[in-house]
Amino acid sequence: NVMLSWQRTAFHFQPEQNWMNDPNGPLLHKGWYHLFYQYNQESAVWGNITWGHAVSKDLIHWFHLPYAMVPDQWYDVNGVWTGSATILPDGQIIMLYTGDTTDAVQVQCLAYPANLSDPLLIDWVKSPSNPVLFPPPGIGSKDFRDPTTAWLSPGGDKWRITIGSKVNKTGISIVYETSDFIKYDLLDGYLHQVAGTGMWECIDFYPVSLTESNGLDTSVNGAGVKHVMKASMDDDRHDYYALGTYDPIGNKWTPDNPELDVGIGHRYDYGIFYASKTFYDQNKQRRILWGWISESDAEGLDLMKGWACVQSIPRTVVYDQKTGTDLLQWPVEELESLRGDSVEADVKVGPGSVVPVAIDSASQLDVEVSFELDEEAVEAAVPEVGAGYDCTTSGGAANRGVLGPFGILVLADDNLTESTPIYFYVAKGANGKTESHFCADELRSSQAPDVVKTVYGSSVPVVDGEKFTIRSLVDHSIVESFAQGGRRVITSRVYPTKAINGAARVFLFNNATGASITASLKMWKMGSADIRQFPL
Ligand code: DQQ
Repeated sequence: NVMLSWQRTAFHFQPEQNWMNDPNGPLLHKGWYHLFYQYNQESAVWGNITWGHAVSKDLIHWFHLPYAMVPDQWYDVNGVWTGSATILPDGQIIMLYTGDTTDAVQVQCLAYPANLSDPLLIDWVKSPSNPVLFPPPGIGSKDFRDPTTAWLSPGGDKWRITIGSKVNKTGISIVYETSDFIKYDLLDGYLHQVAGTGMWECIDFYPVSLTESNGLDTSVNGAGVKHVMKASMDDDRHDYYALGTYDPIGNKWTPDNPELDVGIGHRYDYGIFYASKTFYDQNKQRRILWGWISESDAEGLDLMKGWACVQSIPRTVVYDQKTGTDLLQWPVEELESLRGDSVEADVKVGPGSVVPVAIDSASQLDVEVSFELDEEAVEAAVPEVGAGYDCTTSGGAANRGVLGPFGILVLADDNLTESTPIYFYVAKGANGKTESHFCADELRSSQAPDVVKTVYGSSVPVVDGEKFTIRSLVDHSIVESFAQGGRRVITSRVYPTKAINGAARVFLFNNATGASITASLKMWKMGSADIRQFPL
């Protein structure tokens, strides 16, 4: 549909048409990054799930390849669902995925490349031993899915995987041990469980270094390492992670802070981002996170435009050494190869002001901006009383406080009839301390009917010596924003009708009543990733 064609993204991964959901089995093989994904060959809504497949040299420019796996066996005829890759020390690639059987039972299946010497890994073989795992006793036949990448058992001769499930309303992480990926032993107890969180989809479990900036291979453990556990909460459709310690002997993971446990603590992303998965990039020694970003327009519009959903820009994930309680997510450095013409602005923005930044065609952008709040104003600010600020219930960027909101307006038109504010709000509490919040406000993002408009956000630690910083990736109908170097992330889908293509603009704004801000901005127009069919 030509009317809506501008909504397609230029540098986010998308198939040419139809529906996509979870990223599956990302890996690097012979210099090519491989991305598999949940795909509907027939329509722009979920169903008939097949594994789409694409390859890239740099995680940004992708080539589409033939489907890796289609639902053609009794054990996956209702869908070749989500799975993960494990690269064995001898170079073999193990792909474990969930099959939905003829009777809609969730089973785990094994697949492997037909020809490891093919860098493109075009052909995949489903194991004749499939399915390799049925739901164990006490687990519902529809509550057993999404095997993780395997890690080595303590003896070093076996592998472990975890699979998400639930018992009543408790989300659980079931662990199996195997030496050949065909026969498995169920380990006692659970790796972890959290009451009241419901079904855990797409568990991810991996180490992060406390001292180094590189990523770690999935089997690394020991001093100087914490383990991240992530689960996608089927009940509230968000990806929650927690930092903790993995005891491989007891087969238990324990959160550092029970109040920040899986499903009740931090999210990777406070906007739309789900069913994510990491992999270890053995060439650049980094851990990379992918997430599925769905639409927030009506299903009928997706059918009209013939496609739905994108993948996030792949993000490196590291432990935040400054706070000790967070992860930092950051767009892979390769994205910067798409940066073109740049614009800079250094301005003081007074209370209640909006300042245009001189740029045309601001629908494909990489924006970096830092803000300093006038310190005297912070000192002088009268503390706010009442329940603390919360972006999601704040009413958005139009509601003024003494020390915020301030930030940028993206996908805005000249007259500001449409705009998406990405901003901070600083609240001074009764104790005189300030708390910072990072928000994205979609309320005025579009004049179209039938799109959901939300105010997203979270509180964010701003450590001594840090400015307030935002990086936003703007790509037609998506705004992916990173605060404080990736300590908090918010992804929005927005569907402007006026602030599109050549008409899209950027503004700095300060809607605080009692403080000026000093803003320092640099932004780049972004090229296209030119995603297309592989010339086979
Ligand atoms: N999507 C897959 C499931 C997974 C869910 C099916 C998460 O394997 O639990 O398409 O989005």
